[in-house]
Amino acid sequence: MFRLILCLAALTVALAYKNPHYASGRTTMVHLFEWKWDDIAAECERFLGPRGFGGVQVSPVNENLVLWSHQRPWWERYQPISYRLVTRSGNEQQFTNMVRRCNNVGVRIYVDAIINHMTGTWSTNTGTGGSTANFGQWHYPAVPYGRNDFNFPHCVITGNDYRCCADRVRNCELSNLKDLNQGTEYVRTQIVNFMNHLIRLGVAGFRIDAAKHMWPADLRVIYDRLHNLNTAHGFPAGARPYIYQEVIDLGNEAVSRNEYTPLAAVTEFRFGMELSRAFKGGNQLRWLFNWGTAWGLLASGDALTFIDNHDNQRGHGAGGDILTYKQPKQYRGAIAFMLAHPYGRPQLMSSFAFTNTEAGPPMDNSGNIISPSINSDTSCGNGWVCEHRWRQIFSMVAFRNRVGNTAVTNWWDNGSNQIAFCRGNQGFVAFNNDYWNLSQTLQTCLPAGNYCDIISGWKSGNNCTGKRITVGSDGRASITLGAGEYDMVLAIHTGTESRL
Ligand code: LAG
Ligand code: CA
Repeated sequence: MFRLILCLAALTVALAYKNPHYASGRTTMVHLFEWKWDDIAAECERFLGPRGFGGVQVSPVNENLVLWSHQRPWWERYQPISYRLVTRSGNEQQFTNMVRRCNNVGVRIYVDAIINHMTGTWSTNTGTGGSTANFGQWHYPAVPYGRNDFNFPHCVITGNDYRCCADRVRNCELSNLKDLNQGTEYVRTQIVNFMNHLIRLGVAGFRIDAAKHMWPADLRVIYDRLHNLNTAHGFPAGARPYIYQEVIDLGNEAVSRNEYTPLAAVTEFRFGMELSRAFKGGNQLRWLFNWGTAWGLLASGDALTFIDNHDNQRGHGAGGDILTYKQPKQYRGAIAFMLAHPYGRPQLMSSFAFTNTEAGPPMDNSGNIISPSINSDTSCGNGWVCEHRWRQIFSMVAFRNRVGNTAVTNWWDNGSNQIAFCRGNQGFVAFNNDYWNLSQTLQTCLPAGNYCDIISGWKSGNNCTGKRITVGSDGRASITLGAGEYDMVLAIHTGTESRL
C-alpha cells in the first residue's frame, strides 16, 4: 500500500508539468516568433481567442545583448544580459498587459526561457534595456552574475561531445555562450525568481531552451520551486506550470530525451522530421497507420509536437530538411495530419518571411520591429507569413478542438499515398499525396447529412464555398481529391464550421 502511494505520488509529480492548462475545449498553441507584445495582445482578441487557439509561445522576454545597430539577427534574443523584461517585443508593462488580455479571451502565454547561458563575447556590451556586461570578467551586473556563477574550467562544446560526453554537453559552452552553473544555490535562485515573476504576471508555462545542456537534477530543483499558476488569471488552484524542455534527440547521443521525461514534457523533434519526410514523398503516407510510439516517438502526453520551429526552419539547431511555409502545399498537408491525428500536443509555427537565415524580423531604420498588417482577406502583410492565419491551418485547429480525445478509426489507404480516417463520430479527413486522383466512397463515421470541406473552402450560410460532402445513412460519402488540386487534404466535422 505504502509502495502504491509512493508510485502514485511520483506519477502525479511527473504529470504536474505536462498539462498546458488550456481553456476548456482548446488544444493547440502557436509560436508567434519575434512578435511584439502589443501585437500579440491584439491578435489574441481579434483572432486567436475567437478561433479557439489554446496558447501562444512568445520569443524570449528578458533583456538581450544588442550585437549591432544596423543589423539585428533573430538570434540576439538567445543571448541574455539580464532578467529585466525589456526586449524589442516590448517592456514589462506591455508584457503584463498582453498576458492579461490574452488570458481574458482564453489564450495562454508560454515563455521561451533562456536559463542555460548568458551572452557570448562581443565588441558591444549593451542590452535592449541599457544594461551592460563585462564579458572578460563574466560580469553581468544587472542580475548580478559573476565568475563564480558560471561553469569552471571554461570549455566549449565540440561536435564529438554530443556522442561521447554528457558532462561536457552540460558543463561546457553551447556556441561560446557563457554557461551558467545551475548547481549553485545562487544561480538557481536568480532563475527561479525570474520564472516566478512571470508566473505572477499570469503566464501558463515555459519552453526550456537548451534543456539538453543542463543537468536534469538541477532542473528538477528549479521546477519544484516554481509557484503555482496565478488563480487571478483563471487557473485552477494548485496548477503547476506547463514545461516543455527543448531536447533535440534524433538518437545515438550521450544525452537522451528519456532523462527529461520524468521531469516534464519534451519537444519531439522526430515528429516533424518524419512527417516532413512523408509529405515530401520520401515515405508513403500509408505507413502512418500506426503513427505514434510505434515510430519511436515519445509517449503522447510527454510530447510537444510541431513540424518546423524557429531553428530548423532556417537550418539552425539539428535535423535538416523540414517542411516550412516555403513548400506550402506539402506543409499544409503535414500540418493537417498533425492536427487531425490525436498524437501529441501540437504547436504551430508563425514566421516572418526570410531568405537570409540570420535575418531578424521586419524592422524600421531605428531597429524597431514593424508590426504585421492585416490584409482585407485576413492574411498578414509587412513581411509576416502568419501561417496560423492560413485558412487550411486555422480550420484544422477547430477540427482538433471538435474531435477532442477520440481515437483514430476506420483507417483507409490505397497502398500508397492516399489515406483517410475518422475521429470518433466527430471528424473525417482524407489526404492524397499521390500523382493520381483520389475518387472513392469512404466510411466517414459521421451522422448522415451535408458538410462543407473546411480545406477547399468554408461554410457560408447554407452553402459551401468549396466542396460539399453528403454523408449517407450508412456513414459513407463520395470523396474526391485531385492530384492537381490546390490542397491535398479534405476535412469535415460535426462542428458549426463544417456541418450544414
Ligand atoms: C537554442 N536551443 O537550445 C535555441 O533554440 C537556438 O535558437 C539558440 O541558438 C541556442 N539554443 C542558444 O540559446 C541561436 C542561434 C545561434 C546563436 C545563438 C546565440 O542558432 O547561431 O549563436 O542563438 O545568439 C550566435 C552565433 C555563434 C556565436 C554565438 C555566441 O551564431 O557563432 O558563437 O552567437 O556569441
Ligand atoms: Ca550548461
